Amino acid sequence: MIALNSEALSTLPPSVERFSYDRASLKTGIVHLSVGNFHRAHQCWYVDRLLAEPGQEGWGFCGVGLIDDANERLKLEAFPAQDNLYTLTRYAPDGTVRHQVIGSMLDYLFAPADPQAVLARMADPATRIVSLTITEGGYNQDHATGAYKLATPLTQRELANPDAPESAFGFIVGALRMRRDAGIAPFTVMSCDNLRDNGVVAKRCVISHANALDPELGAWIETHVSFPSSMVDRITPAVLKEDAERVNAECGVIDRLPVISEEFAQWVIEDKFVNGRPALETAGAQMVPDVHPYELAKVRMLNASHSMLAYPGQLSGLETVRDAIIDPQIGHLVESFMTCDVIPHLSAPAGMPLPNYRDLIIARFSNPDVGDRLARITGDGASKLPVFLAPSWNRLVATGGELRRMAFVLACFIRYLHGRTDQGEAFTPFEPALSESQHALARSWDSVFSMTVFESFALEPVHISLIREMAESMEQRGTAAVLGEVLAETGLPS
Ligand code: CS2
Repeated sequence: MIALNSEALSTLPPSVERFSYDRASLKTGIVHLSVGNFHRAHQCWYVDRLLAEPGQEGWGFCGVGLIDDANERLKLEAFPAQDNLYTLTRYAPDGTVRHQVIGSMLDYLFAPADPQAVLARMADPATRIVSLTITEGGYNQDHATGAYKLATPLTQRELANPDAPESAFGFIVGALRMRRDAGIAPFTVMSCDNLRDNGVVAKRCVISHANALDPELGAWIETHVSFPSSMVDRITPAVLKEDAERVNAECGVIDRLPVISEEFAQWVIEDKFVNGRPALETAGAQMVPDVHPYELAKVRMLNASHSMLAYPGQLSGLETVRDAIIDPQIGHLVESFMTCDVIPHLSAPAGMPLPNYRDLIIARFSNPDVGDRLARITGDGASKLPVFLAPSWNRLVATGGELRRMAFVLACFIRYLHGRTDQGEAFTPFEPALSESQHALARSWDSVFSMTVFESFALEPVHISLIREMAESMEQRGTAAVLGEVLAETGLPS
């Protein structure tokens, strides 16, 4: 098999779809911060479709890697060698498999090696949007207040040395300052992370960072920059070695960074751009005046249900999201969680009746080919739980609702932090946002609830006792036995 690059395109089997546009005539209009698999399966796929439309050739992506780790080093090596091309393989629930080469990422920059090059690209007048997928934890927010944390060592370093940014916000503020000083119109900042009001949150981070540097710059950004919110959705599992080998064999090419995903995709964007925008509606995105109801439904139903099934699933020794959703008890837990604990407190977005959305989520989780590992979902729980679960928990507390289903999953989360399944198998929880001292708090019942992850949950002593009892009971009798009791006590969904 030959290595993937522009020249290899003509040798690919006809079953691998290819873009029809002339890639050489495209220009970069969007700089994207943090080029994870989700970005490549989602936004790059939409833009790949967009670029085939007349008049859209100025909207290619320049991807930026922010973090210096082994994963990013691989990208730094592989992307240029592959002319920034990669394959995306999509699995539909009916068994249909689609392979495609994505060409919308025109350039890739590795920020730790050359922050100036990234700033220059972001300050270039051709860049009209800066988008980001930096994960829930990347927003550097205080869990209790939502405030941007100016005191973290990274932010302090950036404020002391604004010409050498390291974080997304350091780069955005630095580039906006260059544009203001040079009289260049600003870009739109578009968050594509799973946060409630992601545009509002991104704006708060950027303005706080800018104000700490130069209040006049903060005021200029406030007046001239827009921060559209968006809802993004496509399940994108981690690609294991065997997945990469399989899709490469099917595509007849060696791609060092292939991506796989489900077939389903949704992108709902608030139509609020200060410096022009691509006609993303021609590529299937929904441009709307208010994203709020879509975001709430997605984060509180899909992402929250992922967490609801992943912690008990992993503790029970299961491996994938499908294994967990087809487990009768975990399946019931997730369905009753959505039906009883979430749907009554949400308003349905236009064209998305919530019971249908729930059934669609369950069908997507049951997809036999996606192979999404529970470890991907449980990982970074310290950043995800405050976003995915806390609002629903707090709502149930405030309305006197049934708390046992969610208490059970919080108990599972604490047990997951201990890193041992019911079968006694050890695993290392992937918790990049937890410091050593936070990890230490998790080890004892006297301190665990003072972890910052719990700050956004309304937890009375009675709730703490309930969660603790459940976790202790699970230690004795296993996850399934306790879940069985929770389901029996709370009733199954009708
Ligand atoms: C998942 C999401 O990380 C998680 O916990 O819930 O990555 C989810 O797969 C995506 O948001 C789907 O769009």
